[in-house]
Amino acid sequence: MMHMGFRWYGPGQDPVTLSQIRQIGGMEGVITALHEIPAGEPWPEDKVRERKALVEKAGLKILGLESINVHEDIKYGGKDRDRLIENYIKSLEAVGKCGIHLVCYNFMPVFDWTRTDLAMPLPDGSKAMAYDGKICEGLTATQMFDYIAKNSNGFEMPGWELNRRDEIVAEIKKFSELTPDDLRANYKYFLDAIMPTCEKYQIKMGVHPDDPSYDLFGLPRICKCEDDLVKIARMNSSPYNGFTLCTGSLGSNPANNIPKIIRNKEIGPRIHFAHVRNVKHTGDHQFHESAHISRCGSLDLYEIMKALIEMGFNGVIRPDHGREIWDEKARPGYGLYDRALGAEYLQGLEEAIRKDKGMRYPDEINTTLQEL
Ligand code: DNO
Repeated sequence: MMHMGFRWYGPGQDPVTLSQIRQIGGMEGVITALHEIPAGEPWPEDKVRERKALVEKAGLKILGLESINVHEDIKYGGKDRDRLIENYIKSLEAVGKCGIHLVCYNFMPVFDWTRTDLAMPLPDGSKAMAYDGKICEGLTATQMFDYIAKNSNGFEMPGWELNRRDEIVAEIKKFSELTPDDLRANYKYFLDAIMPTCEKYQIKMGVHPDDPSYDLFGLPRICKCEDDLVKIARMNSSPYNGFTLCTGSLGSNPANNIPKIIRNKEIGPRIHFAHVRNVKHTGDHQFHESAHISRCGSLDLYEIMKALIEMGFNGVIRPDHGREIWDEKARPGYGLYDRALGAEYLQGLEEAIRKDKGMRYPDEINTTLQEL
């Protein structure tokens, strides 16, 4: 059985509370992070323990961490990378000692996900995040910052923080000199260095795909499609080297057949974490996020869940970006309501698919966590 979780940013960082999350049917735990610790600095074990105690006091578990961010110098292969990798390993040791066995991260240079609208009104009165390549694909990074400053309604996308504008523009310039193969070599160097620690503490690493799944701002991006994922799987043979299957990110490119990616024998067994959501394609390099339900978007979530189940996925799953509904004010994509609806829908699909196949589907939750 999959283990349903909910992303929670942490105390003081998330308007959604642990007690609200606890009340969502079937919810086993949260996926959280020490967002206050900058990339490159080691996570202290006592802080991880403190977060764990807080979550457990609310009757939930920490199912995974999202993210322990990889410092840009590691991605770039800069002169400080060995020290930064040492710090990453210290973080892994700290979380391993606290009994946490799943870490999500990404290897996207400079920024995380990119959208051109954080609150696009949909016909039903909800608002969703949207992307339109026509708006940003011809822009320089500086122009993109100007666009964000005018259009983000005060919210920020990770990596596009307005107060880091000069630094980020310089980073983009630096990274655009790297080829995808250079970036892959730096990635392999990182994986080879951390995998012994992941094995020692049984920490499954799930790399998050690039979002959206195409090239942007002249940067090398190496986690966009099935071939990229296979290359990553081959970089280090440890079973702890794996993926966060993010359907919305991979699904931003209609050329990505997600059930086929899941069924790829080099990828499927390495899926350690699933972010499952829907997107609606509205044109070339143009989409908006939608309700999770298959018919609300362009992805067939039934086929995706079926492929996961047939590949034996028993890991942590979470609903992903929700729309802004019922006048909720929250972090873009991370409100309570629409994600809660998504969690219920995904569990409905799982129950139906499993029962249809005569597979075991426990009536009680919190009984199978030892499988993790
Ligand atoms: C978007 C998230 C990503 C993800 C990181 C992992 O909402 O799925 O920000 O957490 O890419 O490092």
